[in-house]
Amino acid sequence: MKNENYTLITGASSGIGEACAIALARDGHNLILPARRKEKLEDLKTKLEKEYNVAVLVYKVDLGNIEEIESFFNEIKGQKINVLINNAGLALGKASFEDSEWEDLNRVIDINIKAFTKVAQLAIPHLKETNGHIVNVSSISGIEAYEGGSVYCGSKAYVKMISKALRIDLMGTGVRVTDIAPGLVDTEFATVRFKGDKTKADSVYEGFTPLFAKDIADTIAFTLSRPKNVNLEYILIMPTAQASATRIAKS
Ligand code: 8X3
Repeated sequence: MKNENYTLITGASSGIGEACAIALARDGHNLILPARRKEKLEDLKTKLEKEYNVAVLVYKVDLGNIEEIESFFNEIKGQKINVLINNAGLALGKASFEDSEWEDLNRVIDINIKAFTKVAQLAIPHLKETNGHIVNVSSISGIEAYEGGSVYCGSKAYVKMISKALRIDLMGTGVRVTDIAPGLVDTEFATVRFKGDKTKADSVYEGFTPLFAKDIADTIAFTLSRPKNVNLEYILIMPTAQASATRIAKS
């Protein structure tokens, strides 16, 4: 029988989300992709549908707007969702807490905490029907704070803790919950954090080999492919050259 289930990935227009879309389409997952940059999603849809013969549904959604998230879930309410990759997130700036712009802190809270929470809450009824799997993308910064990390680190600690709480709340439903916590991954993350300052962004990943988005996506694909009785609950995945949030062996 044709696979009727869909994997919902947030933040699939770039980075880890996009790499997950590719890796999971390769493994035969149909995809539902909501993001602000719909043109990027359209390109991905064309490529993945052709290459892997899966169905890819794309939606223009600003996750910073809770009403847009609600309308999006109304639109997809007839679909069977068996995987949620709750990945969308960002950091903005690296100033000290008191010197940070409120707009930056607020946007990080809107996406990393509020949108993350709303998406999880609206996806869970679908996942309970399909004995599905939630993969939350947190970070090394969810267990280690660093200078200039304040709200970003706090938001990732939130993802870590709510992942555990959801594991407990969902125990007995058959729904699995995984928290994937990456160290430094070479993506748009640093360019977004430093607001397009290429020199600052490039310096984050210089002098060592960081992780690549594909490394995280392959780990997520492996996690999803485990038998139903196996819940990989927390995976900290670091570049070999990075031993803590701030300790990196750079040449
Ligand atoms: C992304 C990497 O350096 O902010 O979470 O922990 S870092």
